[in-house]
Amino acid sequence: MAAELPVPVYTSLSDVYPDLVLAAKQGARFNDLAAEYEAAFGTKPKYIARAPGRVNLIGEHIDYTLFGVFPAAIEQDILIACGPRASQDPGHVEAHNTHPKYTPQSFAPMLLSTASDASTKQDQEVNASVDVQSWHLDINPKELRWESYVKAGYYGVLNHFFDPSTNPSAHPVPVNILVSGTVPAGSGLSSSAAMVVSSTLAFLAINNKLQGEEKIKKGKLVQMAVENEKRVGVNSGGMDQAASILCTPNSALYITFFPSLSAELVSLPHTSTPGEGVVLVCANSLVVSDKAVGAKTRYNLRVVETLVAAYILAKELKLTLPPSPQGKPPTLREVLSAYIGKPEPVETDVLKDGLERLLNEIDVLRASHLRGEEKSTEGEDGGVTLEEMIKASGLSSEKFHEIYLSWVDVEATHFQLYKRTKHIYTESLRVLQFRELCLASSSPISASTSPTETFKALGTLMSSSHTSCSQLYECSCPELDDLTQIALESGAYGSRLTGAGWGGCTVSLVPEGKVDEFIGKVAGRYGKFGGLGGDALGEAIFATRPGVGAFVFELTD
Ligand code: NG1
Repeated sequence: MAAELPVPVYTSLSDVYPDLVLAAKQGARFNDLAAEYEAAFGTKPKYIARAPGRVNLIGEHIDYTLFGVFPAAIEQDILIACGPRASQDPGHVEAHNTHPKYTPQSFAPMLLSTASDASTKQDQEVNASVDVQSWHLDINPKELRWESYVKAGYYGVLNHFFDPSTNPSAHPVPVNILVSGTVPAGSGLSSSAAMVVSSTLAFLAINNKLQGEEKIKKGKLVQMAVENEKRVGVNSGGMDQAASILCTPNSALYITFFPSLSAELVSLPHTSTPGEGVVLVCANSLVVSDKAVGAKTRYNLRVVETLVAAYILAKELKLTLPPSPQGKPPTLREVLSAYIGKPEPVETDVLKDGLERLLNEIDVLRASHLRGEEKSTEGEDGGVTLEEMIKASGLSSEKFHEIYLSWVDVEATHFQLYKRTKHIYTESLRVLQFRELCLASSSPISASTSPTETFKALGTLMSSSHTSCSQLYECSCPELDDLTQIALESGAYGSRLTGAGWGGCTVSLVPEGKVDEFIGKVAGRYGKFGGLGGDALGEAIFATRPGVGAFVFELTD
């Protein structure tokens, strides 16, 4: 399985891109970056780390509740050229960016001591606490700074491989880096994960951690990248990092996180007649969605709402949840597992059946029910206040804060437990249906279903996903709603926001033979594309095919 493979290190780009046109195009980019690095630092780079962005076809905001998602890597990526730097300062970094808006930065990690509870009996007898040293880099999650993503990648490498308590004599190599990217920031195509994955890879490569015995596997890199990205202040799931690292060309990836990370490559349906298949088209709403800045009323608030909903749902349905690993609060996926009551991992049919049945029981999360009002209102659910939510949980206020609020900054007058849960469970069901349609269309006995029927069914699932994101999860915005509607009216089988939402991109499933016509129509109708032409329009709306995942390129003389 993909997660067990080592992170690839190539010395020839034709091993990565068998398509000659793509190999030549990427080769030119890698050469330009190496030349720019040499002009900036006076030496050639030793490695270029590369991590792609991704487009999520379906399964939005369900990765952090541990449900499966369905992304594919895109061609757009982040490249980081790196090489050793002459410096006495261990691990010093001189970081440049090819984009003039991002100014050069210079920083070095510091070893700081933190008091930790004594872990052995002997320690306890001598002293109540012991000093533990760990590496620190100054990241302010409230401030949007490009180098924070570089530092986030570096953090994990330092603390995994240069742990002063186990390896006091190991010192990180001082390094020069030059970053260049084509994934538009804040567009829902996962530029942040591409930055963090690529930075993690660059620091691993330059510190010799990708070769020999210490060679790390892709699954381990996914875990490190997820942890690293949390340092920028977003409590993300693992979808983007897994997609950026595990994807392969021509396939989407069905990624599941429970009971453990697992990834299955799934081909998108195609036909034997060229030009009669489907293509994915990404369109940028040009509303910049910065997750880190709006996190407390958007992304992180949703994470908290789904966790509290999981706890209260389990309580209302009298389900016993096994203790979560590392004392983490249970997720909606774990509640489903307890509801199904079978050893995990369960078969897809069992999961689907469980989801369908559980969806009939979530009325217990309606605000009226939680307030103890006689009758559940069928109409709009306005959510519950913090006090009402704590009361419904049955926990003391202190305990509730400790479990759900002490580690995250969120702000809301009302918390939406019912609507968020309904989105999570229906969206999870749609992902399973989407996967099934793809698998069925690639099996030989499926000849009875016409490809167009399959494309229409996939499109319908994508559009329902958008409606759910917009109405139940409230992570869309007027521009995204407008753009998806225009896409449907311009011939797409289906269209939805992709990524966290509140701006960023849509993804549409478009008949292959009509892509140019589709792009022309959308470009003519979406207001924010007015006046865009040439490269700017090509960057705002483009067709994409599932591409290759992250790798390191080693430059040889
Ligand atoms: P974007 O904003 O597209 O990077 C974010 C999360 C994902 C997932 C989606 C919503 C990060 C790095 N990524 O994606 O894990 O939760 O939102 O489906 O936070």
